[in-house]
Amino acid sequence: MKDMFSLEGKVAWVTGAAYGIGYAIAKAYAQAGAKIVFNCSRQETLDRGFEAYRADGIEAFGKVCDVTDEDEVKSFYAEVCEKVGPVDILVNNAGMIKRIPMTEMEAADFRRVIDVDLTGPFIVSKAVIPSMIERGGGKIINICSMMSELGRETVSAYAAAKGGLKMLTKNIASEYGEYNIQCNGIGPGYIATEQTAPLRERQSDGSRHPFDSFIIAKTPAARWGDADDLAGPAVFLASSASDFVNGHILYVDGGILAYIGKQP
Ligand code: NAP
Ligand code: GCO
Repeated sequence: MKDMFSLEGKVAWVTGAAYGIGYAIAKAYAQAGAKIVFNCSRQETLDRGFEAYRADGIEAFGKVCDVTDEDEVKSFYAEVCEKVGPVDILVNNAGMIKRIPMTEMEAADFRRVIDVDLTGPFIVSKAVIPSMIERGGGKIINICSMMSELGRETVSAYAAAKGGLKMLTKNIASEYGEYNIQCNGIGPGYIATEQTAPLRERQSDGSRHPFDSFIIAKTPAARWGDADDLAGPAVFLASSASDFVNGHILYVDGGILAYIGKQP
């Protein structure tokens, strides 16, 4: 049973894995035996990532590479193939959010979110799929969201992108399943990372942010998720334990999507 979840000898590329969810997934993969590859769009984030990997005793290969730039992604992947080896596991984790009411949002901001959160996973997946086919298979895991299913105020671009990413996941599974490629999504609930820090900021009187209380009431587990809550599901979807799971979105949300919400 242990072998079924082992990633020994595998190469795993987790985009944007310097901290937060990406880092927690990459750390779990390293603990399961995989070699880690990561990228970020800025040098300071990359340096921060290397520091974290060093502190945890993990050897990782990383470079600055913007997932929206197809040429950069192609040359990064060529270097990965040469220096580490072709990728067996790809996690499309890099993402961004802009919280702006839709009628006040510039089209350029909308486009940028779609570019990073949806076109990025397309570009990176497109870069690795041919080598996966050549090697007889691979695993692609797209980091989706509650917003792959639900809407809310201010996140129109993010919801459109993450809804699109859910369908890109199903399409990759449909188009490349016959090559032994499994493409699945993880839909994290509300996870305490820097991306969600503004939603958890304490009020000036020390009380909880109203959104923070709202999320706790909306989550049957009655807490925010921790990035490490994603580790087990991510290892499952990267390992041979999930070889016949394809085109699925695994929501790791403490029960949010099952729940109508607490009665006021
Ligand atoms: P985050 O704070 O959103 O970190 C995102 C990472 O992506 C950073 O390392 C960032 O580094 C990198 N990144 C952003 N744009 C990039 C680009 N164009 N090219 C390459 N790298 C880029 O962290 P997070 O909260 O851990 O989120 C990770 C993923 O999970 C995202 O896709 C997010 O949407 C999703 N998610 C988060 C939650 C949550 O509650 N936190 C819930 C559901 C889904 P640079 O700034 O250097 O580029
Ligand atoms: C927001 C949040 C969310 C989460 C996450 C939920 O403003 O509503 O940032 O979108 O980050 O994606 O799954």
